Amino acid sequence: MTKPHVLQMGAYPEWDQAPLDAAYVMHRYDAAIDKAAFLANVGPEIRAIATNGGTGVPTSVIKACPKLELISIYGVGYDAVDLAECKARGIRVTNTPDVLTEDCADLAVGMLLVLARGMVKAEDWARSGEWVKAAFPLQRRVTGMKVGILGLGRIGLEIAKRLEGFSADIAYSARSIKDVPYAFVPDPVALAARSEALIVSTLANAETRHIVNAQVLAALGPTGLLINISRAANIDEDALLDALEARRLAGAALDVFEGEPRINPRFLALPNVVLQPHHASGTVETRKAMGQMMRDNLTAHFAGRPLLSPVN
Ligand code: 8YV
Repeated sequence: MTKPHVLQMGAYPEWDQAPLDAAYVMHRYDAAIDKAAFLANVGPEIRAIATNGGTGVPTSVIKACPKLELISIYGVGYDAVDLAECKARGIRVTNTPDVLTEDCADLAVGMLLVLARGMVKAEDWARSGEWVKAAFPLQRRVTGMKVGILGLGRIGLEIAKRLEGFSADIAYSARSIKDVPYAFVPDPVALAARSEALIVSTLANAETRHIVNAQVLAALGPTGLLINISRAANIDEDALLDALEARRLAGAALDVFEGEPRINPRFLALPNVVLQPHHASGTVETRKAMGQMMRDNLTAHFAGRPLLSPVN
């Protein structure tokens, strides 16, 4: 039986690449110099696309693959895949939920701690010799903090569970009230107003674009802390930079950025930010589980079996 042709949008670790190469004819989109010519050549043979949450698949690439049956995402976010185009053509889409929930929640809480306690600046203070001259300035306590969680899905719920261990006063916004022991505050401005720290963990779509805007940032206020492990699109990044530069916000810890992996240089000049390279799921254990699920969805599809984690 001939191997199915699969378009690969970016690099995978060897522990995923080897079994992919064994099972399919893989075509590397990211490595193509002339992408239009590459797609004209291989697009007609492509039956599936393997991508990740941050990269997704440009709609033009979907359109260049007339035989496309499945898009298998290595990641939980599917906002970078045109679901309307896929629905119109009967193309299935899968992602890798659950296996990365704990890592994302761990990093969100870690980023809150690093930001609130000034640990990046404290590291520099210790290394630079500043400590010889003076004690490091006092920082912010996390235990007992009033924390707002914007989006109480799988990851948001795990963040809340971890914050219970810090005796945090937790409130959340979501599309509907949930059976949880936290205050339901659906309006993002009201949630920010009652919070010392706001953690953004909502999915990204047209409704959530810039859900954290200048009004939310003003409500969070000059002692407020913002943590984002969702998508950059959920934040009005210009408004955030203005607030940080004007000290109308105490600090931000960000794992995602407009235009990543290139970061707006305005962030690099700020002392009151923690910057992470889109790494919330970035552990060996979790990435191995994500890769396995991404490949298992491909295997199930070509074997005619039910998909493990369908998005549509
Ligand atoms: C990426 C993510 O998939 O899960 C998601 O949606 O954004 C990340 O886990 C990861 O960076 C793999 O490339």
